[in-house]
Amino acid sequence: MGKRAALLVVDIQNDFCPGGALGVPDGDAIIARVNRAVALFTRRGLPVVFTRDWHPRVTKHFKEFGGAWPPHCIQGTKGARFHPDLDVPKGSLVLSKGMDPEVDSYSGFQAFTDRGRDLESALHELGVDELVICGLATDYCVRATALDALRRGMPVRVLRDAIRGVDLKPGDSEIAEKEMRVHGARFSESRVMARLLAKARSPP
Ligand code: VGL
Ligand code: ZN
Repeated sequence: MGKRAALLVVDIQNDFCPGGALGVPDGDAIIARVNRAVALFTRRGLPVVFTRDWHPRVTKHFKEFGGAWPPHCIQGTKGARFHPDLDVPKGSLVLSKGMDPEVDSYSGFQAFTDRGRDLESALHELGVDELVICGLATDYCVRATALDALRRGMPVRVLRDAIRGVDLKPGDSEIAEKEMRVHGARFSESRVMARLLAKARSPP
């Protein structure tokens, strides 16, 4: 575990949870674990960063306009809000992605704060040397974000029990996990991550 890990919470929004426009099976089942991780990082003074899918009504990302998906996470709608059970501490960094109607993007590294800052520069500013990733969906945004971080040389740990996949094709999530692993991501149960974090940061 690095000296200064950040927790990256990916797209835990109503539309990606059961009952939402693009509900991930059991997507909401991870929220309690995610909340525990958020509390742990916050207590240790480590950054917690949230991403959200944040689409315009018309975008090439949606089936109707040539993409793969039903309309979801449309800016300002209830479906785009974070799930009500998700703890988003005041002052947390929130980055939005998918705003460009011409671009079909999934990675958190294509997300921006409301001041237009991208994830890479935000993490750099925070002095982050490792990303701990959890959230939705394993086979899309979690996968793309983890691979992008690794490509940039940033170590990645994925909370295995705090991600869930869409699995448009059965097995997609399993393949995505393998890809992340092959590119250098480590996987931990969130309970184990808590212990690693305590060890890495135990006071002198
Ligand atoms: C996502 C499908 C469509 C994701 C976003 O955040 O994983 N998946 N848009
Ligand atoms: Zn989307």
